[in-house]
Amino acid sequence: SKKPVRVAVTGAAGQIGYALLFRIASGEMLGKDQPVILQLLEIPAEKAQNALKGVIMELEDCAFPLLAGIEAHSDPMQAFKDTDYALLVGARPRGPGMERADLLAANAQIFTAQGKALNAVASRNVKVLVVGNPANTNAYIAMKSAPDLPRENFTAMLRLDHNRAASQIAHKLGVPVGDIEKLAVWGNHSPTMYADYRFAQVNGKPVKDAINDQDWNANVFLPTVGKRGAAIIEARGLSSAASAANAAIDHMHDWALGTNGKWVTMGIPSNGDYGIPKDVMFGFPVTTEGGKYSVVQGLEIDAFSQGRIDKTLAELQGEADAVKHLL
Ligand code: NAX
Repeated sequence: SKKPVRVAVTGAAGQIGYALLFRIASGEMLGKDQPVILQLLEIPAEKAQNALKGVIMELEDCAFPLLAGIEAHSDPMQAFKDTDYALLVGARPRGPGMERADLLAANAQIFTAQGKALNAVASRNVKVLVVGNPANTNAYIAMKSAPDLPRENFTAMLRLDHNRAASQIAHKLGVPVGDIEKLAVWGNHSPTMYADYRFAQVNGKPVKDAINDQDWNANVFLPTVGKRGAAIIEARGLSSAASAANAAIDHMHDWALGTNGKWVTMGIPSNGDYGIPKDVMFGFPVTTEGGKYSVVQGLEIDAFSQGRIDKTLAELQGEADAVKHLL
């Protein structure tokens, strides 16, 4: 049988953590033949560490055959030791009266420290996914704080936006969501992201011919996907957790095990594709194979799409500017 791999998860006692850890331990992320050791990180506060103990008791009580070990930590230098995968879920939420700049600064502190810890102790091949918001900028900060690790190992989660978009399109067309292919989400994980179905196919036929309604695209579809997180908070009284955990599983699963030519969306440091400046942590359509992702090339960007891409890029550059002095 396979040698266990190490999976670090931060914010492990939070609501996404609770929807995520059990699925990692049951093999849904890395395969039903891949044993895992969970290295869980929470803040040192007693309440968080106690909650983490409770989650660990439940993980033990599942008797998962693939769960080869569980560790609880309050120091990233220990939690990230030799880790092969790191899911950075914990982040500083926006408190009452907190300005956007304060939020960016508080998170910059967390993700500089975690980037440095990954740089110092993680596996040299570690695959990092940042979920904690602002996810793209946090991933950018972690990457910049880890100069000895390959930059392409740092990614941000756009998969929830991708899955939300696929589901809205399937709903509109009255088809199963699995029939929708070749969808792309460009940019920031925020309401400015651009979910783009111009190349999408439903059972091999163009989605845009089946929908053919630019008013629906601009005024229904894009706002619905962009504000989906807010709609869930409004309905549930809590932010998306199970769907966010599911997207994290999808992202890591596909990165590690390949998509067989299928397009998925990942937030990745730009190589300059589609005019996005190098290193901007941007959502792109990718395919993956052998543990590596490649950006889908040669897509035509029309005027409407360029406008949306420019807007989400400007937002990301503004976030990067706001934390530049902290890096
Ligand atoms: P919770 O507040 O339930 O849990 C967060 C946990 O992280 C807490 O237990 C907290 O103690 C811990 N934490 C905070 N700072 C930490 C640090 N420096 N090291 C380790 N642990 C730390 O939030 P939850 O609902 O689980 O959401 C977690 C993050 O995901 C939030 O930032 C949220 O905004 C973000 N999201 C990102 C999404 C995406 O698509 N990229 C979608 C869902 C979600 O909103």
